[in-house]
Amino acid sequence: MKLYKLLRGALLTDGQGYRLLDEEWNTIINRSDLYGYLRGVNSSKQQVSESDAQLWIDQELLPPIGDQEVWAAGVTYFRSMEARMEESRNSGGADLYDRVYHAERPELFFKALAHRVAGHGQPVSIRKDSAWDVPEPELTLYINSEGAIQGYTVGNDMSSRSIEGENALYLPQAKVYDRSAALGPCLYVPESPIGSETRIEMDIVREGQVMFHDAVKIDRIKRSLVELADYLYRECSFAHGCFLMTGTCLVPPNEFTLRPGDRVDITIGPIGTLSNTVGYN
Ligand code: DO4
Ligand code: MG
Repeated sequence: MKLYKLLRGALLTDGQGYRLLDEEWNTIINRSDLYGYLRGVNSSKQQVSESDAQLWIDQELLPPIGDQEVWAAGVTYFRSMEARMEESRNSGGADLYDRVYHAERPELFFKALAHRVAGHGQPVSIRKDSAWDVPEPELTLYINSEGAIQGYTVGNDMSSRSIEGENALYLPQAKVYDRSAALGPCLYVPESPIGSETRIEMDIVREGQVMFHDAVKIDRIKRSLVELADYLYRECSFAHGCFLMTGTCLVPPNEFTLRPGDRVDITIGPIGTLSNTVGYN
């Protein structure tokens, strides 16, 4: 079985070679059968040499997003519910997280447009008015305009725990600011849906030392990926498709907060590693 990894600027690899695609990114990815299209391209387009491709990759650090919106699901893993209940205990909001974890309707929120999204190797940010900040490593779906999941990427839903913990109504400020999201390193397009055995792994590195390392399988999620996509598309249309982060399964211990200079590496087995250094805007 072949799999395809698409990079922004339209380079395709199936692990056996690279081919340049000349269409615009929105057009390339928003197809009814993206996998089938890529299979066709793979046999019809001329291969680019490995060294030319590497040069091209090194120059193109763009995230795999064009005119798509990025949305996010919340409290889809027990660990996220537990951590948020702790951080919001003093605000009286702890109960909200328990309720939404068990509710039929998932939590879905708007996260970003492309101009707020960092790619692999680009900096992500923490807010200067926040005292407690974490990365959130999330399997991210690419859903086409018809509502079908066509691909996957690695996402980082950067979050301010101090702002969200102060009052849950501050969620948009805790979640949405310049470079508060990262996507990459590619759009992964397999023939069949990503396996439930897939692992999400995160390392946070400070001055060469690993400050946090953990990994969890995506089968710990409370809801199915299709259910999340279906809810999002109930009353929203997306002309170019949409990215949906599916919630964090890893939260560093409460005493940890990110600092400028930290590096966050998030690996999701078949997709690759998304690596970003933290800074201030
Ligand atoms: O409820 C707030 C956000 C939750 C979230 O981002 C997550 O669980 O990943
Ligand atoms: Mg999140």
